[in-house]
Amino acid sequence: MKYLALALLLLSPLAALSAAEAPQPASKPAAPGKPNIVFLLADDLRADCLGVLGHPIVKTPQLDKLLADGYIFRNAYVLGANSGAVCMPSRTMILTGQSYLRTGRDTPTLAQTIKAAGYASIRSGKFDNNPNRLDQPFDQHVDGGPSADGNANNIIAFIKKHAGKQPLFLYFAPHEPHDPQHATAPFYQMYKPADIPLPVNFLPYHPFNNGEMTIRDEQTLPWPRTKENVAGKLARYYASVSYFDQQAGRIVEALKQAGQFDNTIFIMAGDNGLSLGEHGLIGKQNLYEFGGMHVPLIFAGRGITKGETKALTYLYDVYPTMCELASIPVPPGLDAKSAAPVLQGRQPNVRASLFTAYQDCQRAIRDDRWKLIRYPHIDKTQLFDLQTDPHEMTDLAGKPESADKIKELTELLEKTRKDYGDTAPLHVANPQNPAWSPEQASGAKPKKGKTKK
Ligand SMILES: [Ca+2]
Repeated sequence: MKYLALALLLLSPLAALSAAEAPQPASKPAAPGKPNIVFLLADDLRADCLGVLGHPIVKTPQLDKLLADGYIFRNAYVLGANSGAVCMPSRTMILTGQSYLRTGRDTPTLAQTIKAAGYASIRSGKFDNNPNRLDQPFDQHVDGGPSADGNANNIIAFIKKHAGKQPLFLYFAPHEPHDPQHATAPFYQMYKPADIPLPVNFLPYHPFNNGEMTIRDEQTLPWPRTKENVAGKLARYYASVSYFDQQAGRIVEALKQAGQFDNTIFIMAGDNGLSLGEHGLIGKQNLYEFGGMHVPLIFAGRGITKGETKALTYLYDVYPTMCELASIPVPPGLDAKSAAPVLQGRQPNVRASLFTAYQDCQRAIRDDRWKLIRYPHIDKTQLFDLQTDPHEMTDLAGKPESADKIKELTELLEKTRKDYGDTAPLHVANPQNPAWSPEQASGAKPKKGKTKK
């Protein structure tokens, strides 16, 4: 009932929300009326894994063309996860604009907000948000099956039915490139494992117990990790990204055919990152840069000027950002912040530092240079200089000269995590031994039930 009341409030003219009217950049004149919004959300797409982002191997010609004049957020992150299924809190945060660590705030959802603004909306693909009620305000939410073509078909049918009558909100969320991949055969032939190099920060084993060493994702390759098994996994992954690209291209073509392409804002993102051999890890249950929380985020289309930034953003900032870009009132009380001022060159940053979390066993804070990761259950801290060491290969935490920086960042982490509703401690009474081995863990089942997503 509370939910319904909020929806009605939002639909009423009394909903005088803090409308942040975004000035349009001078370089492109604004088209009349509300823009369509297309949200292309890949599943487990790594932060660098598109041609337009400079990736040396993966082939994504459709998205490269679509996003060539787009605006790239290089430092976009999922805030964190309370489950091995990182997708779930991530997708929930996109729809709510609230920290997953927060309880008790009941602000309008993304779907409610765009509905109130007059949009016809569809979401097709992986829902995976909790609670499921978040699905309801979409005019249509359908699962097109695991493969991307079924989901693209749903979106294309919706375009044909509604284009030109109402502004469109199209949320394309297939299961690609999450394993097991569903690409068709020609995509797998595009990538040969022998041609794929190992990541520079590859290790056969993760050097200590990060609290999640044998979860389902980490068991998708045996230990020790090798060049052969990692390259094979990367080849399948790249094939799946190329398949996603082809299907996204079909949606773009349908918008062109409907005469709607020039009146559309495109947002390309991934719901979470993924390690693929970095640090000996194969999953997304970690806080490294080439790990679980760092995601791609690109805006393109109507009113967007080409550019890129290293401003620290959260993936869930897409909610207020797309609202501001489309002149839709942003509901007050969100944790998420609009990144439109950065995108439009009016502000260099939206936040000075950025907090990430995984379960109760990992916490991190970074600024534009330094990053501290804390593992409370083993009483371990890592410190990295991201300017000189973007792959996090040299842990500076043991050096005497790092003491002041560690103190400063630990205090910032302590304060910031509370701002997002985090109650898990940074220190525990009886820390575990940080050593681990797959042999010790052999026979260990994935620990936490549903860990696939
Ligand atoms: Ca995912």
